[in-house]
Amino acid sequence: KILVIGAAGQLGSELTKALSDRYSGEQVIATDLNADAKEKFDYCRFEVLDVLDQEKVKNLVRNEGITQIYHLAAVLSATGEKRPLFAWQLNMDSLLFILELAREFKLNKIYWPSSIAVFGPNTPSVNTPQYCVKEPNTVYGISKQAGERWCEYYFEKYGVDVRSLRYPGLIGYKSLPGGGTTDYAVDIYHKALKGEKFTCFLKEDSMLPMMYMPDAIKATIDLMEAPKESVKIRSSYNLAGMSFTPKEIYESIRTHYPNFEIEYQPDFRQAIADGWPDSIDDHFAREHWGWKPSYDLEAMTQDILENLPKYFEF
Ligand code: VAH
Repeated sequence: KILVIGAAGQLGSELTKALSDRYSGEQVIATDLNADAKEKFDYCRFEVLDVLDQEKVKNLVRNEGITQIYHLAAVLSATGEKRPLFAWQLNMDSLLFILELAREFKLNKIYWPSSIAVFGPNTPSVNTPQYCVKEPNTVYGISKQAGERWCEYYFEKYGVDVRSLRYPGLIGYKSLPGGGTTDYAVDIYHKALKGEKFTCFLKEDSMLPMMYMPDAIKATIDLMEAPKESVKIRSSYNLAGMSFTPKEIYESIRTHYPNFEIEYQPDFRQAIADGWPDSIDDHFAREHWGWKPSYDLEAMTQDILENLPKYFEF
Protein backbone atom coordinates (compact mmCIF):
# COMPACT_ATOMS: atom_id res chain seq x y z
CA LYS A 1 0.00 0.00 0.00
CA ILE A 2 1.37 3.41 -1.03
CA LEU A 3 1.38 6.63 1.01
CA VAL A 4 1.92 9.79 -1.07
CA ILE A 5 3.07 12.81 0.95
CA GLY A 6 2.65 16.15 -0.80
CA ALA A 7 0.12 14.60 -3.18
CA ALA A 8 -1.42 17.95 -4.17
CA GLY A 9 1.82 19.46 -5.46
CA GLN A 10 2.87 19.80 -9.11
CA LEU A 11 4.45 16.33 -9.26
CA GLY A 12 2.22 14.76 -6.61
CA SER A 13 -1.09 15.52 -8.30
CA GLU A 14 0.01 13.73 -11.48
CA LEU A 15 2.06 10.95 -9.88
CA THR A 16 -0.72 10.03 -7.43
CA LYS A 17 -3.16 9.59 -10.32
CA ALA A 18 -0.62 7.49 -12.26
CA LEU A 19 0.00 5.26 -9.21
CA SER A 20 -3.73 4.79 -8.66
CA ASP A 21 -4.27 3.95 -12.34
CA ARG A 22 -1.46 1.43 -12.17
CA TYR A 23 -2.06 -0.21 -8.79
CA SER A 24 -5.74 0.72 -8.16
CA GLY A 25 -7.10 3.49 -5.97
CA GLU A 26 -7.50 1.23 -2.94
CA GLN A 27 -3.73 0.81 -2.87
CA VAL A 28 -3.01 4.55 -2.59
CA ILE A 29 -3.52 7.09 0.21
CA ALA A 30 -2.97 10.67 -0.95
CA THR A 31 -2.02 13.20 1.71
CA ASP A 32 -1.30 16.90 1.69
CA LEU A 33 -1.14 19.85 4.07
CA ASN A 34 -3.83 21.59 2.03
CA ALA A 35 -7.31 20.36 3.03
CA ASP A 36 -8.85 21.99 -0.08
CA ALA A 37 -6.98 19.42 -2.17
CA LYS A 38 -9.48 16.72 -1.11
CA GLU A 39 -11.73 17.45 -4.11
CA LYS A 40 -8.88 16.61 -6.52
CA PHE A 41 -8.71 13.03 -5.17
CA ASP A 42 -11.97 11.35 -6.15
CA TYR A 43 -10.05 8.23 -7.26
CA CYS A 44 -8.31 7.37 -3.99
CA ARG A 45 -8.47 8.09 -0.26
CA PHE A 46 -7.27 11.56 0.83
CA GLU A 47 -6.05 12.63 4.28
CA VAL A 48 -4.88 16.05 5.48
CA LEU A 49 -1.32 15.51 6.69
CA ASP A 50 1.59 17.68 7.76
CA VAL A 51 4.67 15.57 7.09
CA LEU A 52 6.25 17.09 10.23
CA ASP A 53 3.40 15.66 12.35
CA GLN A 54 5.38 12.54 13.09
CA GLU A 55 2.76 10.84 15.26
CA LYS A 56 0.10 11.14 12.56
CA VAL A 57 2.46 9.83 9.87
CA LYS A 58 3.48 6.89 12.09
CA ASN A 59 -0.16 6.02 12.87
CA LEU A 60 -1.06 6.10 9.18
CA VAL A 61 1.86 3.82 8.29
CA ARG A 62 1.08 1.42 11.15
CA ASN A 63 -2.73 1.33 10.87
CA GLU A 64 -2.94 1.25 7.06
CA GLY A 65 -0.22 -1.32 6.42
CA ILE A 66 1.77 1.13 4.28
CA THR A 67 4.65 -0.58 2.44
CA GLN A 68 5.86 2.29 0.22
CA ILE A 69 6.11 6.06 0.75
CA TYR A 70 6.48 8.67 -2.00
CA HIS A 71 7.75 11.70 -0.09
CA LEU A 72 7.15 14.65 -2.42
CA ALA A 73 6.57 17.47 0.08
CA ALA A 74 9.19 20.23 -0.19
CA VAL A 75 9.70 23.97 -0.48
CA LEU A 76 10.94 24.67 -4.03
CA SER A 77 13.87 26.85 -5.12
CA ALA A 78 12.35 30.31 -5.46
CA THR A 79 10.09 30.05 -2.40
CA GLY A 80 12.98 28.59 -0.45
CA GLU A 81 15.04 31.74 -0.96
CA LYS A 82 12.28 33.76 0.70
CA ARG A 83 12.15 31.45 3.75
CA PRO A 84 15.58 29.79 3.98
CA LEU A 85 15.41 28.30 7.50
CA PHE A 86 11.86 27.04 7.10
CA ALA A 87 12.76 25.51 3.73
CA TRP A 88 15.77 23.74 5.23
CA GLN A 89 13.75 22.49 8.21
CA LEU A 90 10.82 21.19 6.15
CA ASN A 91 12.93 19.64 3.39
CA MET A 92 15.49 17.99 5.69
CA ASP A 93 13.60 17.09 8.89
CA SER A 94 10.85 15.46 6.84
CA LEU A 95 13.26 13.34 4.80
CA LEU A 96 15.24 12.18 7.84
CA PHE A 97 12.00 11.28 9.61
CA ILE A 98 10.72 9.27 6.61
CA LEU A 99 14.06 7.44 6.26
CA GLU A 100 13.99 6.56 9.97
CA LEU A 101 10.38 5.38 9.63
CA ALA A 102 11.36 3.19 6.68
CA ARG A 103 14.17 1.66 8.73
CA GLU A 104 12.01 1.12 11.83
CA PHE A 105 8.98 -0.33 9.97
CA LYS A 106 11.09 -2.11 7.34
CA LEU A 107 9.11 -0.42 4.55
CA ASN A 108 9.51 -1.99 1.13
CA LYS A 109 10.49 1.15 -0.86
CA ILE A 110 10.79 4.91 -0.50
CA TYR A 111 10.73 7.50 -3.31
CA TRP A 112 12.20 10.94 -2.80
CA PRO A 113 12.73 13.52 -5.59
CA SER A 114 15.99 15.35 -6.01
CA SER A 115 16.68 18.03 -8.61
CA ILE A 116 19.15 19.63 -10.99
CA ALA A 117 19.25 22.22 -8.22
CA VAL A 118 21.97 20.11 -6.54
CA PHE A 119 24.35 21.49 -9.20
CA GLY A 120 25.87 24.94 -8.68
CA PRO A 121 27.64 27.74 -10.57
CA ASN A 122 30.96 25.82 -10.82
CA THR A 123 29.43 22.56 -12.01
CA PRO A 124 30.16 21.76 -15.69
CA SER A 125 27.04 23.20 -17.31
CA VAL A 126 26.82 21.28 -20.59
CA ASN A 127 25.98 17.57 -20.41
CA THR A 128 26.39 17.78 -16.64
CA PRO A 129 27.74 14.43 -15.44
CA GLN A 130 26.31 12.22 -12.68
CA TYR A 131 29.48 12.72 -10.64
CA CYS A 132 30.88 16.25 -10.51
CA VAL A 133 31.43 19.30 -8.34
CA LYS A 134 28.15 20.24 -6.68
CA GLU A 135 28.10 23.50 -4.72
CA PRO A 136 24.42 24.49 -4.81
CA ASN A 137 23.75 28.10 -3.83
CA THR A 138 20.04 27.83 -3.05
CA VAL A 139 18.58 26.44 0.16
CA TYR A 140 16.48 24.11 -1.95
CA GLY A 141 19.58 22.83 -3.77
CA ILE A 142 21.54 22.47 -0.52
CA SER A 143 18.66 20.47 0.98
CA LYS A 144 18.48 18.23 -2.08
CA GLN A 145 22.23 17.62 -2.03
CA ALA A 146 22.19 16.81 1.70
CA GLY A 147 19.10 14.67 1.18
CA GLU A 148 20.88 12.63 -1.50
CA ARG A 149 23.73 11.96 0.95
CA TRP A 150 21.23 10.74 3.58
CA CYS A 151 19.41 8.51 1.06
CA GLU A 152 22.66 6.79 0.10
CA TYR A 153 23.63 6.50 3.79
CA TYR A 154 20.35 4.82 4.76
CA PHE A 155 20.66 2.43 1.85
CA GLU A 156 24.28 1.50 2.57
CA LYS A 157 23.99 1.36 6.37
CA TYR A 158 20.44 0.07 6.96
CA GLY A 159 19.40 -1.39 3.59
CA VAL A 160 16.50 1.07 3.20
CA ASP A 161 15.46 0.78 -0.46
CA VAL A 162 15.13 4.50 -1.15
CA ARG A 163 15.23 5.64 -4.80
CA SER A 164 15.58 9.11 -6.27
CA LEU A 165 15.74 11.17 -9.48
CA ARG A 166 17.34 14.56 -10.12
CA TYR A 167 14.37 16.03 -12.00
CA PRO A 168 14.90 18.83 -14.49
CA GLY A 169 12.28 21.58 -14.51
CA LEU A 170 8.95 19.75 -14.72
CA ILE A 171 6.28 21.11 -17.04
CA GLY A 172 2.66 19.97 -16.75
CA TYR A 173 -0.81 21.34 -17.50
CA LYS A 174 -2.67 19.95 -14.50
CA SER A 175 -1.37 22.39 -11.89
CA LEU A 176 -0.81 26.14 -11.77
CA PRO A 177 2.74 27.57 -11.81
CA GLY A 178 4.27 27.28 -8.31
CA GLY A 179 7.39 28.32 -6.43
CA GLY A 180 9.85 26.88 -8.90
CA THR A 181 12.39 28.80 -10.97
CA THR A 182 11.36 26.71 -13.98
CA ASP A 183 7.66 27.49 -13.54
CA TYR A 184 7.83 30.27 -16.12
CA ALA A 185 7.53 27.41 -18.62
CA VAL A 186 4.18 26.41 -17.08
CA ASP A 187 2.83 29.96 -16.84
CA ILE A 188 3.70 30.82 -20.48
CA TYR A 189 1.08 28.38 -21.77
CA HIS A 190 -1.62 29.85 -19.54
CA LYS A 191 -0.84 33.35 -20.84
CA ALA A 192 -0.88 32.18 -24.47
CA LEU A 193 -4.32 30.63 -24.03
CA LYS A 194 -5.62 33.76 -22.26
CA GLY A 195 -4.37 35.85 -25.17
CA GLU A 196 -2.21 37.85 -22.78
CA LYS A 197 1.35 39.10 -23.22
CA PHE A 198 3.78 36.95 -21.22
CA THR A 199 6.29 38.60 -18.89
CA CYS A 200 9.16 36.15 -18.44
CA PHE A 201 11.19 36.32 -15.21
CA LEU A 202 14.24 34.84 -16.96
CA LYS A 203 16.43 36.18 -19.80
CA GLU A 204 15.50 34.97 -23.31
CA ASP A 205 18.63 32.83 -23.66
CA SER A 206 18.46 31.08 -20.23
CA MET A 207 18.91 27.47 -21.29
CA LEU A 208 17.62 24.98 -18.69
CA PRO A 209 17.06 21.21 -18.59
CA MET A 210 13.33 20.54 -18.67
CA MET A 211 10.97 17.57 -18.85
CA TYR A 212 7.34 17.11 -19.79
CA MET A 213 5.36 15.65 -16.87
CA PRO A 214 4.35 12.38 -18.62
CA ASP A 215 8.08 11.61 -19.06
CA ALA A 216 8.78 12.43 -15.40
CA ILE A 217 5.96 10.11 -14.30
CA LYS A 218 7.22 7.30 -16.56
CA ALA A 219 10.78 7.68 -15.27
CA THR A 220 9.58 7.58 -11.64
CA ILE A 221 7.50 4.43 -12.08
CA ASP A 222 10.20 2.75 -14.21
CA LEU A 223 12.78 3.46 -11.49
CA MET A 224 10.50 2.24 -8.69
CA GLU A 225 9.65 -0.96 -10.54
CA ALA A 226 13.23 -1.72 -11.56
CA PRO A 227 14.80 -4.77 -9.88
CA LYS A 228 16.63 -3.68 -6.72
CA GLU A 229 20.06 -4.75 -7.99
CA SER A 230 19.76 -2.60 -11.14
CA VAL A 231 19.33 0.57 -9.07
CA LYS A 232 23.06 1.02 -8.62
CA ILE A 233 23.01 4.74 -7.78
CA ARG A 234 21.48 5.35 -4.39
CA SER A 235 22.08 9.10 -4.10
CA SER A 236 19.92 10.23 -7.04
CA TYR A 237 19.97 9.63 -10.81
CA ASN A 238 20.61 12.36 -13.34
CA LEU A 239 17.57 12.48 -15.64
CA ALA A 240 17.17 14.41 -18.88
CA GLY A 241 14.23 15.13 -21.15
CA MET A 242 14.99 18.23 -23.23
CA SER A 243 16.66 21.64 -22.83
CA PHE A 244 15.26 24.93 -24.03
CA THR A 245 15.40 28.69 -23.51
CA PRO A 246 12.46 31.03 -22.88
CA LYS A 247 12.86 32.20 -26.48
CA GLU A 248 12.59 28.66 -27.83
CA ILE A 249 9.47 27.74 -25.85
CA TYR A 250 7.95 31.08 -26.85
CA GLU A 251 8.67 30.37 -30.54
CA SER A 252 7.19 26.86 -30.23
CA ILE A 253 3.94 28.39 -28.90
CA ARG A 254 3.93 31.16 -31.51
CA THR A 255 3.64 28.65 -34.34
CA HIS A 256 0.17 27.93 -32.85
CA TYR A 257 -0.63 31.47 -31.61
CA PRO A 258 1.02 33.89 -34.09
CA ASN A 259 -0.01 36.98 -32.11
CA PHE A 260 1.37 35.76 -28.79
CA GLU A 261 3.81 38.31 -27.32
CA ILE A 262 6.57 38.08 -24.73
CA GLU A 263 8.74 40.51 -22.76
CA TYR A 264 11.69 39.61 -20.52
CA GLN A 265 11.95 41.03 -17.01
CA PRO A 266 14.57 38.94 -15.17
CA ASP A 267 14.15 38.94 -11.39
CA PHE A 268 15.87 37.16 -8.45
CA ARG A 269 15.17 33.83 -10.10
CA GLN A 270 17.68 34.65 -12.88
CA ALA A 271 20.57 34.12 -10.44
CA ILE A 272 19.11 30.74 -9.45
CA ALA A 273 18.76 29.68 -13.10
CA ASP A 274 22.30 30.90 -13.87
CA GLY A 275 23.65 28.44 -11.27
CA TRP A 276 21.96 25.47 -12.91
CA PRO A 277 23.13 23.39 -15.91
CA ASP A 278 22.10 23.88 -19.52
CA SER A 279 21.86 20.14 -20.19
CA ILE A 280 22.23 16.84 -18.32
CA ASP A 281 24.03 13.55 -19.06
CA ASP A 282 21.67 10.77 -17.93
CA HIS A 283 23.46 7.77 -19.43
CA PHE A 284 23.47 5.86 -16.11
CA ALA A 285 19.65 5.95 -15.95
CA ARG A 286 19.54 4.70 -19.55
CA GLU A 287 22.03 1.91 -18.85
CA HIS A 288 20.85 0.80 -15.39
CA TRP A 289 17.05 0.76 -15.80
CA GLY A 290 16.33 1.56 -19.47
CA TRP A 291 15.34 5.22 -19.24
CA LYS A 292 14.30 6.93 -22.50
CA PRO A 293 12.29 10.18 -22.80
CA SER A 294 9.40 10.44 -25.27
CA TYR A 295 8.67 14.19 -25.52
CA ASP A 296 10.57 17.02 -27.18
CA LEU A 297 9.55 20.70 -27.08
CA GLU A 298 7.26 20.57 -30.12
CA ALA A 299 5.43 17.47 -28.85
CA MET A 300 5.03 19.01 -25.38
CA THR A 301 3.68 22.32 -26.71
CA GLN A 302 1.22 20.50 -28.95
CA ASP A 303 -0.02 18.33 -26.08
CA ILE A 304 -0.29 21.16 -23.55
CA LEU A 305 -2.13 23.57 -25.86
CA GLU A 306 -4.55 20.77 -26.66
CA ASN A 307 -5.19 19.71 -23.05
CA LEU A 308 -4.74 22.83 -20.92
CA PRO A 309 -8.20 24.21 -21.84
CA LYS A 310 -9.75 21.04 -20.35
CA TYR A 311 -8.18 21.81 -16.97
CA PHE A 312 -8.54 25.56 -16.60
CA GLU A 313 -11.13 28.10 -17.76
CA PHE A 314 -9.82 30.37 -20.54
C1 VAH B 1 12.27 24.43 -8.92
N1 VAH B 1 10.80 23.12 -10.38
O1 VAH B 1 12.34 25.27 -9.79
C2 VAH B 1 11.78 23.05 -9.32
C3 VAH B 1 12.92 22.21 -9.82
C4 VAH B 1 14.81 22.12 -11.42
C5 VAH B 1 13.81 22.97 -10.76
O2 VAH B 1 13.61 21.62 -8.80
O3 VAH B 1 12.59 24.66 -7.78
